[in-house]
Amino acid sequence: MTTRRKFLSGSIASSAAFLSACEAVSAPVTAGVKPLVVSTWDFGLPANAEAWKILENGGRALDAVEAGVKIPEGDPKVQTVGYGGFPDRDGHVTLDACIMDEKYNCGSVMFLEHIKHPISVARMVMEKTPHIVLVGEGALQFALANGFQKENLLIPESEKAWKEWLKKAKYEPQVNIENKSFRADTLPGSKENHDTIGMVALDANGNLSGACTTSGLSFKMHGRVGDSPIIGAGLYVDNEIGAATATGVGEEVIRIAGSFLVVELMRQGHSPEKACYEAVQRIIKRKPDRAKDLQVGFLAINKTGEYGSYALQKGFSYALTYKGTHQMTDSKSVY
Ligand code: SD4
Repeated sequence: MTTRRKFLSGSIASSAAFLSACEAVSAPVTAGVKPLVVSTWDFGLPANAEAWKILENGGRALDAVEAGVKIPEGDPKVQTVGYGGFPDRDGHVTLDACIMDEKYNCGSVMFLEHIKHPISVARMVMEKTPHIVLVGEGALQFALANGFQKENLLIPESEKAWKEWLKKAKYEPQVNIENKSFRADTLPGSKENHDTIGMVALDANGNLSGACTTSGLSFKMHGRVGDSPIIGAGLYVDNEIGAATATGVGEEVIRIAGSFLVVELMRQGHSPEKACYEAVQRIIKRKPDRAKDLQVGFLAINKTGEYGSYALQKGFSYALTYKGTHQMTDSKSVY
């Protein structure tokens, strides 16, 4: 692949679009498997392991994705999701999450503070209210009224990083250069300041569900919400077709209704990988120059258990788990 890439980029195909088209066309067709769970970034591995406990026992995909993403949510070393997440530019840890099941039921919380597991609040919004989205203070009140505990989510390491950031106070989402998540034990030195866990699963009964949860882009404006808790942007599930999730600069994902787009492209007959590739191309088409400097990755599975991903930049990886397989996989990318 390296040789082919070099050859192409040095000859007729210096255009990234052409190179990517070649890669997309040559994508392997994966054999469908069931049950199956995939999730974004390397913290997806322990998350998938938790989800798998449910899936391998014939459990529901919805229960699996909720249990799975709670692992990074509760891990203070993961500074981009849940407890320990980086704060906004005013020092507040504000969380976004959504969940969707096989019957178009969905729930979401946005701009939620002080609750360690926003995904479980999102599920409760889905199951116990006539609404889909609760935000901010209202979401917090709802969580507290339903037994969630108010906690301080700003750990000393993240507070320190925020104070360091304040010295220049320059908001600058970074492309993921290295294939690792931004963990407290890598500080200082890592430049990465985004990562979200998006997880989609197919259970033994053939039902799909998904969950997506994040502390959002680090040092964002107070009140900013990205794609992750928006149904159709950070996550979408259509039980007839497939499920998709997104990570990266949320504004770019929202613009194209990214996860919904990926599912609709699968409906038109594309494989999960090709659907993700086409969605990435939609972002490039809008502003080719800007797209070179930011990261967006899509990850999808379809109803038959095929999976695939595509990202703007290299460095995006996902965790893949099905019977006999539990591994990280590097995503293909355009740049
Ligand atoms: C957001 N999409 O808030 C999230 C952040 C993210 O990898 O996924 N970063 O825009």
